[in-house]
Amino acid sequence: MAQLHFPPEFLWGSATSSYQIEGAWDENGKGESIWDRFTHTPGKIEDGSTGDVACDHYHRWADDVAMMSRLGLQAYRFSISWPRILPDGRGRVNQAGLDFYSRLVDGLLEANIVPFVTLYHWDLPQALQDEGGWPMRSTGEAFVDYADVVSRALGDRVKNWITHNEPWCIGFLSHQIGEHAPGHQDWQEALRASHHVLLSHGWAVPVIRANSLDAEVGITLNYTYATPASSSPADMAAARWFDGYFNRWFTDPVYGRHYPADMVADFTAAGHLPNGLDFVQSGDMEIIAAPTDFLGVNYYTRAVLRDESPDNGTQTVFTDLEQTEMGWEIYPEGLYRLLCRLYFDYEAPKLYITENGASYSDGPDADGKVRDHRRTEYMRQHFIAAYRAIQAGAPVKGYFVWSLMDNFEWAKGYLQRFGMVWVDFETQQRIPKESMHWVSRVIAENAVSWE
Ligand code: IFM
Repeated sequence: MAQLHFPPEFLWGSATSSYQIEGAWDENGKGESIWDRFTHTPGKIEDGSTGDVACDHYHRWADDVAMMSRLGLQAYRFSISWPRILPDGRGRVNQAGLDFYSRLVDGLLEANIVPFVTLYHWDLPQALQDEGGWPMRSTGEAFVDYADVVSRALGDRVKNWITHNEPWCIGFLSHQIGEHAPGHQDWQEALRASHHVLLSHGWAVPVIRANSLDAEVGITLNYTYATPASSSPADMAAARWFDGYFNRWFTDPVYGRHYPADMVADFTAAGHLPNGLDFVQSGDMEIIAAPTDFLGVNYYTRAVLRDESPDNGTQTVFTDLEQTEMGWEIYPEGLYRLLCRLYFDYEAPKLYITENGASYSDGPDADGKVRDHRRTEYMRQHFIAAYRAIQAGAPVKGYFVWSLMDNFEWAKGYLQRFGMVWVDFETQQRIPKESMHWVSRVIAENAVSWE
C-alpha cells in the first residue's frame, strides 16, 4: 500500500478548548463566563446541558496528559479560560488559575508534548459582557492586559501562541446569528465585535513576543470552502458573498488588505453599516496586519451556494456528498484548495491545521472497542489533502485533530461527539477509539496510506 510521507519535522497533535473540557466552572476563584451564563439560561442548548463538569479535565488533567503521551501525540492545542485568570475580566489576578495552567504546561513538557496555547476560545468573562462585550473597544483593550498576564506567566515555557480562535464565530455566530453566547442578533454588533477581536489580536502580538522570547505567534481563522450551486451569475455572486462574509472578512485585514471592498459595499447596501466603518479608527488596520509567524486553519466542510434569499443573497444547498452527524458535507478537496490559496494568494508564511475532525456518535461495542471507522476515513482523506498541499508548496507544518476527546459541543451540548477518545460523561471513563489508534500509527510512521 502506497505510503505518503510527511516532512520530518511535521507536528501531529490534537486540540481542545477550556469551556468544552474543563468543568470546575466556579472553582478556585474562577469568575463567571458568558458560556456559564448562556448554558444556565433555559432553552439555549439543544440537550439542556452545560459545561459545568464537561470532561472534568480541571481535575483529571494529569491523567489526560498521560493518555496523550501513551497515544503518541506530539503537540497539544488547548485554550486558557480568561475568567479563571481574571475573574472580573481585568485587574485582580487569580493565582490559582495561573497555577493550574502552569502545572498543565509543565506536565506536557515533561511528557515531551509541545503546548500550543489559544488565549481566547470564546469564554469571555461575564463582567466584560456586562459592560457591552466585544462590540466595545474596551473589551479589546482588556484582552491585551489578559494576554500580557498569561504570556508573562507561561511565556518561558510556551513558545506557540494563538491569540483568538475563529473570529467569525465570535463576531457573527454569536452576535448576528445568535446561536452562541451571548446570543444576540444584531449585524452592527457583529461587525463591531469582529473588528475589536481582530484589533485586540494585532495589539496582543507584540505584547506576547515581548514576554515570550523566540515564541511564534498567530491567529486561528475558520474556513468554509464556498462554491456556487451552478455557473449562473446569481449563484456565482452568492458564493462570492459567502466567501467574503465567512473567509475574506477576517483573512484580508490580517494580511494587510483592509476589509474587502465588495463586502463593505454589500453590507452598506443591506443597511448593516448605517454609520459606515465608524468603529475603525486611524491606524487600526495597520495594527490588525501585525506580522505573524503562522496562520492557524480550522476546516471542516464546504458550502454550496444558491442565490435565493433577498436578505443576504445566499442559501446553502446540500448535494449528494456524504455528511457527518453535524450535517456537514465531507469535502477534503476544500482543505487542499484552501491551504494552497492561503499560501499562494495571501502568502501566509507558515500554516498549521489547528482544527479538523468529524462528529460521529459511535460508542463502545460489547467488547469495549469503539469502531468509528467513518471518522478514520474522514481523517485519512483530509490528511491526504494536507499532504497534497505540502507537495504543491504550501508550508503546512502541523495538524491538530479536533478533538482529543468527546466534549461539550456548544449549542449542541453533548449530542455531537468529535473526540478521538470516547468519554462516558457519567463515569468520566476515557476509551481511545479505533480512529485514535489509527492516528497514533500515522504519527509513529509520519505517513498516511493512499488507500
Ligand atoms: O467544537 C468546535 C470548536 O470549539 C471550534 N471549531 C469547531 C468545533 C466543532 O464544531
